[in-house]
Amino acid sequence: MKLLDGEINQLNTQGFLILQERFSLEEVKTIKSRLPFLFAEKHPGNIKEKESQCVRTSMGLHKRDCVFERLVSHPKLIEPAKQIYSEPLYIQQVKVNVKEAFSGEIWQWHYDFATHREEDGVEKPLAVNLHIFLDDVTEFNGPIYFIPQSHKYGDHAALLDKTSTSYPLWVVSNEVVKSLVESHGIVSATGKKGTVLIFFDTIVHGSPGNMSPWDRSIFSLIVNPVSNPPLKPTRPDYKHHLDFSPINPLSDNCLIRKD
Ligand SMILES: O=C(O)CCC(=O)C(=O)O
Repeated sequence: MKLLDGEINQLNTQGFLILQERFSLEEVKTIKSRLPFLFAEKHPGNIKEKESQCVRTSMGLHKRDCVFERLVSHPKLIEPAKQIYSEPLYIQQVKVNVKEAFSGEIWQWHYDFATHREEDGVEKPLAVNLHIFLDDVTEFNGPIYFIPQSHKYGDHAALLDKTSTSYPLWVVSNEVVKSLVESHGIVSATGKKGTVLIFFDTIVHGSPGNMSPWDRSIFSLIVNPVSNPPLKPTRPDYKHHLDFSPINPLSDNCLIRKD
């Protein structure tokens, strides 16, 4: 799947791009069918919500499951990433973020590069986050909020928040968010299951809790140029993988082929 020139322009201008229903219902079903087994595993990559103890995020999935092993090389994700950077890319992080109906908790306002810089020693904000919606994501079930164009400001001061949720995160202050939102507003990324969402490392984003009766799960693959590795990795492998082999896209039917 190649991005059109207009889509690349939109990504560069806004910092994020939503591509409605690019994965089929059969592909989404195949991906989702693996989750109950993965979530039931006793694995350090399964991180539970602070309150409900439901899985909040499940990481390192391409090393734990054969469907995710193929998904990280899917051309619908990797071809757009290769259009953005015409250099070899490695797999930095692979996860499913869950927001269970009624209990899924927030992700505070942040930009991903703050964590990549502070915890992994990555030098440049070149990582690209590639998402697939595994459920319909609506205004009600905890969509990701973006501040359009906030990626253009580069680095904002960030602080490590270890208490708001079970997942330590480098967050930006309310003052920074207020001033960015006054200029650029907020957009919530919604779409049917199978929708692809692409966003840059410095865009400021977050998401509210899910008080609706509908689950919300999103697959996330972060890729980074091989020339931009972590120089001081401190996090476990499932949070930032250290295999810098270049990703090569598989065939279009790699998820649903029978083998
Ligand atoms: O899943 C969410 O709601 C937030 C995810 C997020 O902020 C991220 O992937 O960086």
